[in-house]
Amino acid sequence: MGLSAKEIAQHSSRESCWVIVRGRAYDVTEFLPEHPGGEKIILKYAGRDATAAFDPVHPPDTLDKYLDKSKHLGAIDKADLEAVAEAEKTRVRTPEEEAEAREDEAVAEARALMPPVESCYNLLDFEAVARRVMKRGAWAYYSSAADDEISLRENRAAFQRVWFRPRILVDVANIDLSTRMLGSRVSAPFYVTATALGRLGHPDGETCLTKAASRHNVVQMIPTLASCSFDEIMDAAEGPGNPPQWLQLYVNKDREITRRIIQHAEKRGCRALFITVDAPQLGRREKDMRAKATALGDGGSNVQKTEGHSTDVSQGAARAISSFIDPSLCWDDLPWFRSVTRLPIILKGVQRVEDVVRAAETGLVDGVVLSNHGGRQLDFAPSSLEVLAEVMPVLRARGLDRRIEVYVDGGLRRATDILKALCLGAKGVGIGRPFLYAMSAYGVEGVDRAMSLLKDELEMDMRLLGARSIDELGPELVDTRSLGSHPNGVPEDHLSRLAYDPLQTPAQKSK
Ligand code: 173
Repeated sequence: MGLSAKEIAQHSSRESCWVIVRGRAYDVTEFLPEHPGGEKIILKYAGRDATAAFDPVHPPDTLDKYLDKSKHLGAIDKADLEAVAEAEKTRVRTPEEEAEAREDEAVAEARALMPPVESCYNLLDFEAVARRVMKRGAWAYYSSAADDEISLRENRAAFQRVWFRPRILVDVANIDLSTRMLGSRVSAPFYVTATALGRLGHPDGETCLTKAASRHNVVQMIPTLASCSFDEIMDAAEGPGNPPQWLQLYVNKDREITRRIIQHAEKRGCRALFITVDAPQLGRREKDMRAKATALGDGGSNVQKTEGHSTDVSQGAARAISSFIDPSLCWDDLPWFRSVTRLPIILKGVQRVEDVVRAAETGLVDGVVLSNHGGRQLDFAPSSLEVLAEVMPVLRARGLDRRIEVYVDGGLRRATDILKALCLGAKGVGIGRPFLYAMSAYGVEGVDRAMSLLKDELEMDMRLLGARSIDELGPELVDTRSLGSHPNGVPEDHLSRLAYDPLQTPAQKSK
């Protein structure tokens, strides 16, 4: 005999809070104050089924990992589970739930009118479709960026300040897109970079990215904060390609947890460790915060206590779940990482020449990713392209370019963007949001098509540029004279344009 729904329904308060997740009951009363996302969201589901809210933001092994076994109350009686579902249908819904149901309907309607995947001709097309068909909160989380989103826009603008110097009359009958990254042969010079919370966009989450990447023999970087578990993602790889997978790491304050994550990934065959170094605290993404505050219906005033820190759950999906990240991480920690793994170590989120040089000179790291985290961390952090153009000559002059591999991410949407970065010395480029949008709208097939489109563009552009293989790309093929001078100004400051009154000149006296 399993537990009855009636029994569970009796535990619907802060004093005794039970919830159902995937047909099993859990006593989360004592866990309430520890929940990184705050207690309010759990209390909303106290005494009932929380699966629909739980699934998109938690890997399936979360409860096993973080909730003491004594709080696992067991399976619900099968007939009762059906009764729970039935009761859910007839329960009087709160205004918030009504709004959610209306949104679900609107999403279903938009999806019914969604153009077929074949009508997407480039990566930005997926973005336009995703914006129309994603749930508002999910779109806000994926698309948001820091403060005034100047770095977000600069990431695109920087590519527009670099022009090609194409070579003609080269025999370009055969083009080879393949290259090596961190010792592995891959089919193309781009990889799927790590992004959190894949199930916000698609029920299958990050495994959609894994499947498409393995079809294309493209590398996937697996995020610490995926909504699928690490093993689910590793296991989703299919097909003959067997491309490398890398691990992106947010360093936990508890280094034992961090060590376990790294060593498990190494054992499972991950081939590199990317340590995120640009996020000691998550940036202010106001679009995400506004969407979350509205969804909670509390206008953003709900402050929770978490491990002695206050976590304002209205602060958006990302901030709510990032309290475990160690802000004390520093250069002195690098030897420890080197001691716990044999994997190549890459620092992800390096933003200035001096730090690239320092990383190379430690002799402890194998690479860097120049990145401003998709414009989501420090606003006015420079575009990776601008840092790349500045750093490569310095590395070459000091003979350090052979010690580390340099990667970039942020704002790449076209093969021409990829080629500009490779000409300037990048070994490869990370692409994040565009694949998330392709996944959110069309699942695996969307990501598959996005990758095919990029490869087609790459082949054509290399031909037109006069480069037959990746190693024929070099600085002589680009004109970067405008890159550092921002002649097109900084990208527009939207908020101030809306908030500031237009300037006035002195008015004439009225008659
Ligand atoms: O950019 C992000 O949103 C991100 O990296 C993150 C970090 C912690 C929790 C969730 C997302």
